[in-house]
Amino acid sequence: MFRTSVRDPHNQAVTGGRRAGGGGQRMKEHATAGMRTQVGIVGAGPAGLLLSHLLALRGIDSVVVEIRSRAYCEARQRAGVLEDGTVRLLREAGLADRLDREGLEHGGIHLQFAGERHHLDFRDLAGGRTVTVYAQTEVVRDLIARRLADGAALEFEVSGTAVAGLDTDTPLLSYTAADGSRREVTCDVIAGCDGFHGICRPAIPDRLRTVWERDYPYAWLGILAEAPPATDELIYAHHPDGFALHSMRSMQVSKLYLQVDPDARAEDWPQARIWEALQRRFALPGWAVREGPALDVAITPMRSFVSTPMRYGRLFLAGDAAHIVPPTGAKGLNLAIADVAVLADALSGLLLRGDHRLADGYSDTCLSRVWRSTHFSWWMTTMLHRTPGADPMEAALQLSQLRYVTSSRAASVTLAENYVGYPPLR
Ligand code: RFL
Ligand code: PHB
Repeated sequence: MFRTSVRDPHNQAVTGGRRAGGGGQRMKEHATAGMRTQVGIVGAGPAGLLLSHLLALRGIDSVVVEIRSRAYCEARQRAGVLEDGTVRLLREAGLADRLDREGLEHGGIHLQFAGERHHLDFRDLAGGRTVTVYAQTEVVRDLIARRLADGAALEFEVSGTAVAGLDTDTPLLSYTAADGSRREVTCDVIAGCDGFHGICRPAIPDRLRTVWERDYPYAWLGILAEAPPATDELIYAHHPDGFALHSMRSMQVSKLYLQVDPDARAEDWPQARIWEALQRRFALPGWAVREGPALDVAITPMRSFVSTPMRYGRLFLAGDAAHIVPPTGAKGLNLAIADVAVLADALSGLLLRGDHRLADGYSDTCLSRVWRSTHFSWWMTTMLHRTPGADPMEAALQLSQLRYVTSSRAASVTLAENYVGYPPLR
């Protein structure tokens, strides 16, 4: 029998969420409709959608609620690199048909600094393991299509999401559906997969939470461009003007990033300025970035954030709801997927066999990977970015570290095994 270890005498409903398009706001709220499910999932990002699929494979039913529209979720531009363990997990879960056809397998990356470009060969350095370039937006599209084809309870454009009774055996998920009706779902467990700005993490009493947070003094400007990539594998470039990254989405579409000021606005960066900065930061004799029309330009802040524990009573947090990493290590999406792989097993034990051991270990199991990725992402970020206001010694130390990483096998192995995923996902 499952027992909660934490009690909150003031266990109050936590409300949040925005009215998201649709007609919800204008419609009169109907009478509350009561429903039952095993797992109530808040958020239809990669974590919530994959969890609902992994649970369905184990015969566990769930309801997923999402404040945004399906079109919005499918268009949101975010991460692009899948670790080898993530690819294997998606394959084993029957979700990799398109990924296997369209994903670009990469056996390494290039590191550029001081006018030199160095290749790190992951196949050699990380025991044959590789990464795959396949955009998060495609992973989300595949997951939504599969969940809907399988008849999942997946509701978009909800508002007023609330969770309550987290320290009881029957927590409650409530929300207003897109048609304006208020719903209450009695659950065995609630999974908070609602990202950094969601309502689930704040539902854990402050006195029980510890938060580690670091904001970096720079942001990333990302440009998705209709231009064939000028490189076979990703280039991470350290430059006196700031960091730059050349990634891709296909053989026709490039994704490039520039370090910009934390308060930069997209209006400050017309396309001509973006391309000029990219050409300068990636400059090598006889080589140039291929330019093309922008399909999307967005600025992302850089933050490291960890909130512990990842479980409170019958609420389990997964993905960005519990932790954020700066994107330099390409870890955010992979961590979210690793969390729900652990959570699906933990909930199978709990709900199918009454075995609470994996659920009790959920937070610690996830946090050991979370901290490894948090460190790796911080290390890549601080090695590669220009720190505004830093003394000249800082840049000299960064260059020394970059030379070491590209000349010592031990140091290259460290980067490679973290980049492809450490520890390897079971
Ligand atoms: P997500 O993808 O944020 O999904 C959470 C979902 O929850 C919904 N939601 C709610 N639904 C119902 N009720 C509420 N009250 C709700 N509140 C929120 C949201 O609408 C959303 O659909 O979290 P998840 O599933 O944990 O996945 C994590 C990844 O998305 C994230 O780690 C990465 O995308 C991080 N990240 C990047 N990672 C990389 O590895 N490389 C990148 O280049 C990269 N770029 C990015 C990023 C994250 C960004 N964010 C969060 C602003 C760029 C951006 C802009
Ligand atoms: C991307 O393709 O969007 C991408 C790749 C590597 C990163 C971050 C983002 O480290």
